[in-house]
Amino acid sequence: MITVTAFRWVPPFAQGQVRDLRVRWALEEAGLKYETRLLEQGDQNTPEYRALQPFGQVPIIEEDGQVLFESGAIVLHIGEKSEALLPKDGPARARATQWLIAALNSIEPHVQNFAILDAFYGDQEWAKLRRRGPRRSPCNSWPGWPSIWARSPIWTETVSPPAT
Ligand SMILES: N[C@@H](CCC(=O)N[C@@H](CS)C(=O)NCC(=O)O)C(=O)O
Repeated sequence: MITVTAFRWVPPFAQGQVRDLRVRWALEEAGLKYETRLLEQGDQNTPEYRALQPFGQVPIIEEDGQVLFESGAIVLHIGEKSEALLPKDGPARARATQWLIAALNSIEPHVQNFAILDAFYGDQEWAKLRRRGPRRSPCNSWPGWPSIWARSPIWTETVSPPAT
């Protein structure tokens, strides 16, 4: 049986956003049974948990004595068990992996930036100024993000896009 860790409680702004969701979602899509191990606040920093997840974060999965952390790695691992998620054939498999990496590497950092600005610093002037120029980073701009945003109801419900 697969066990996934999650927090028993998170503040309202984080509800539905915690990264165990993507693992549970993949497990549901794959039709795999799993159990949830709910952590109390602070449990993530115990030596026992840190030995499993060195950064003190959720999620991890445990299965037959094997432990995995990092939601992307976990979702890939689940994909190996379900062709609905990760096709066996070369090009389709490469495309699925491409989108997984894009979600983690090209999209999530930007969305997280906005979420942090809004959730923690929304009333501060510097945050309002920062929000106006979010497209530039040291390596790239992201000209495609408004259209991607518009097509993604989950994001538009949770983090409002910046003014263009
Ligand atoms: N890159 C990690 C990030 C995991 C992560 O940031 N988890 C957050 C919840 S979404 C966490 O456990 N935070 C608790 C803490 O940092 O104390 C992954 O994708 O698994």
